Amino acid sequence: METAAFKSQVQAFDDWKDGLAKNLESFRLWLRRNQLFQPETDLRLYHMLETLRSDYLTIAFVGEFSRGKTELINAIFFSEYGQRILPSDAGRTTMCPTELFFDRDSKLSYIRLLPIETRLKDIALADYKTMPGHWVELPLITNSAADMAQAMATITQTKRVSFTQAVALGFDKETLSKSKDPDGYVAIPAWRHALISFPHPLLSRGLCILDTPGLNALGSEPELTLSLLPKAQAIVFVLAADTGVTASDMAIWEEHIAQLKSKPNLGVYAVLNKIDSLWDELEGEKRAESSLQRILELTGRQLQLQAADVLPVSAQKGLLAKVRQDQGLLAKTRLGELEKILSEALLGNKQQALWESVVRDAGELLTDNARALEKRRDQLSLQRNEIERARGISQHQLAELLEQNQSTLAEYKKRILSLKPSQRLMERQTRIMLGHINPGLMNQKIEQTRHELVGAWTTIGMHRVIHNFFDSLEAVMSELMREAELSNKMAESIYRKFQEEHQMELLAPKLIVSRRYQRQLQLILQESQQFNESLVLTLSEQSFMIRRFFATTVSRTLELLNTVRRDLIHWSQSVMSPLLQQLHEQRDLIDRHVQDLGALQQDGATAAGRLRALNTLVLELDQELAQGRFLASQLTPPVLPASVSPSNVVDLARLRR
Ligand SMILES: Nc1nc2c(ncn2[C@@H]2O[C@H](COP(=O)(O)OP(=O)(O)OP(=O)(O)O)[C@@H](O)[C@H]2O)c(=O)[nH]1
Ligand SMILES: [Mg+2]
Repeated sequence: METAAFKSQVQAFDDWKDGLAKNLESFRLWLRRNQLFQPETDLRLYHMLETLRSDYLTIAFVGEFSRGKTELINAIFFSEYGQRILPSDAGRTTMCPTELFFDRDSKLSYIRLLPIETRLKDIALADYKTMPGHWVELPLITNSAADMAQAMATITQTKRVSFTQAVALGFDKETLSKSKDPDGYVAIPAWRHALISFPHPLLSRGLCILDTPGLNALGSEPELTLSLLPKAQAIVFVLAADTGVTASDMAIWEEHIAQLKSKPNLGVYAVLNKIDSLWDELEGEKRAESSLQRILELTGRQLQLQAADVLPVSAQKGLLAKVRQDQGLLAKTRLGELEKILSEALLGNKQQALWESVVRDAGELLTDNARALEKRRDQLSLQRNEIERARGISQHQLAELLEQNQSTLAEYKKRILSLKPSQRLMERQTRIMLGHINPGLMNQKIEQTRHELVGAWTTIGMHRVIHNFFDSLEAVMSELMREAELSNKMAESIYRKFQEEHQMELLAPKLIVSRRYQRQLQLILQESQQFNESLVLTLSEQSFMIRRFFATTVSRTLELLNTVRRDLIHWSQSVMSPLLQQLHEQRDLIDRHVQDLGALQQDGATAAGRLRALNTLVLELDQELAQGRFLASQLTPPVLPASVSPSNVVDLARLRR
């Protein structure tokens, strides 16, 4: 029995993406065919295609120890193997965050494990992912379920280290003390993070599943909270029906998930697992159902979630029912309903996100270029009419017409030249903006902060150092915002002035949306701040955690600044291009027209041939414009049904043409 809901949704999504990629490719060809090709536009389209190709649909499972996260993953995704693929039988706890996906670049099946000792370095997980040498790689043989399960078991390996070593690695002193053996040794997870790639039908179509360990591991892995979870499209917070929301469930919820509830394009769900523990043969189904309803309502209230976002399930019985193909039992476990809701949320959120990051942009690009083409068509038909009329006029009149056009041509050439100083001005302004976020300056700030952190004697001192660092980042960002505003004003005034001086209708220049960057930085800092403050409550080994948390924040900030840098360079290369493109195009058209009129003056007979050619050209352009309109019509936003909040479901059928 298979995971029908996920299968159909993930497939539909992959098809949607394929269709979109094909559209973007056609758009690229369309641009080339119509001589609208521009290196920066092409680069933008290339980035969009890359985003589509390399993007994952991510669903994360989070919660306290032993709530059944791993069992739920086995039941939803891997039941066709007929056995547990990830270790989730009694006594097998997940030891480190585990990502299951298919690595389209390497196309190989593997398990990559990051040794726990890497925690001693201030390097963020995101950065380790780009350094294969630090990982231990095991091949994964996928044709036998038993072999696979055995290989997966390596993720749960532990190692014996001294108590002091364990503390140095960031494990909680109190928890460790409980398990210390007489020699002062303790068992800790051998791995910090696991990446598992294999060509499972859902994974190879772009699904990524994130399994996480219980509380203590969450607390000591800032990366998980600050970077992995926010990147998901659906987060499943797993609870057990027999215990409800306990104090430690609540602690995890508040520290790691509650703040993500309002994040756009991310669905947060609570799952009440183990409902089979409420099935009581003696009490009857009615009683079980009403006590389940009570727990569901209570859970919703405690977590401040809508009733529809709290879902009951029995993962264990669900897995069993699927393996035994027992439809009756499967219906009772309510696994199907959960799968439907999760898969729809996952997809809806991803489509919405891709729409915002890729499709809308492509649509704008297409519209702008179609307008340029329209202008070309209009200009050509004007010229055609002029030649048509010129056939009947005297040599003298023709000479005058030619002269007129020659002087217009000269005027256009002058206009193009007159833009040079403005171009230089914009280049200088871009250099000023880039100067504010120059990598050398940033690294200096970071190094200085690291240095101060090591020198700080108290937790309060460390917090102050980090606070200062955040303040200086915000100051840099406001400075950048100010310069960006100025750059926008400059661009607008260049366009406006040009338009007034030459009475040309122009496309508006693209502006820098600097507020978006500021919001993103604020979000990073806010999340870090929240997390940083939560550390005071939960951990004894402050300085270690604060340094690692700092590394994570730095890595996220640098990633953001890299994007800003790339966008600014891109902006400076393209801000003047609609104007220049239009001028060049006009110049070339008039140039050709001057030649036509010249030829007509020499030999009246050429006019008929040229007129035919112009007619064909105008007709061809009409066809190209229709094709452009068709391509634009394919780049439509996802349509959200009115009944659900934007962060939840998207109507797929509307998206596939
Ligand atoms: N009765 C019952 N037991 C379940 C259910 N789901 C999981 N379990 C059991 O609960 C225990 C813990 O399950 P796991 O899937 O390992 O839980 P986990 O949340 O991944 O736990 P950690 O990895 O330790 O954080 C195992 O013994 C499972 O068999 C369920 O629906 N009903
Ligand atoms: Mg687990």
